[in-house]
Amino acid sequence: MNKKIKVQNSGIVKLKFVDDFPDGALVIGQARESVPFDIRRIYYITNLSNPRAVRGKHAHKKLEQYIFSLSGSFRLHLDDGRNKQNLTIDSPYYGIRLGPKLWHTMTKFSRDCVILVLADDYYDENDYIRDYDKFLEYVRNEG
Ligand code: T46
Repeated sequence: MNKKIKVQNSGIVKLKFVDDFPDGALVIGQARESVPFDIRRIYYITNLSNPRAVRGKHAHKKLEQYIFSLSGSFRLHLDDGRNKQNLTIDSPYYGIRLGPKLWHTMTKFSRDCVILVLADDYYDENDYIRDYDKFLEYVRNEG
């Protein structure tokens, strides 16, 4: 991942990687270290065989998350209300921060794509902003 993140409330983490070739590779993330919060929830997204699949299309008010591609690749579209950036996520060693007030959309999943997300809080639908105009209004009002 040699891209610089240009949008607000995002960033990149690189996980520790132990190359046990020819017996595989071990990738390690620890709460409050590489992942800078206590992890309260994990979820993963699989069965992404539909080439037209679109996920995300929302922002969070408070939630902190890191998103990884454990296998395969996808396109991550980030929008902080002022700046937009598209990233190809294709390495299991790098995670992208999905901080608050960051509109994010995922597309162009490879058939073998498996996405892992680490979150700092439990699921709460009230933390989602799923309407783009309301997101822009929220960003303007909350600074
Ligand atoms: C995010 C991106 C990266 C739950 O009941 N519990 C959960 O922990 C999650 C994540 C989802 N759900 C329910 C809510 C919806 O009825 O599962 C359904 C699908 O969720 P959603 O449409 O939000 O899925 P994505 O892939 O668009 O978004 C997910 C996360 O929800 C979201 O927080 O940032 O991945």
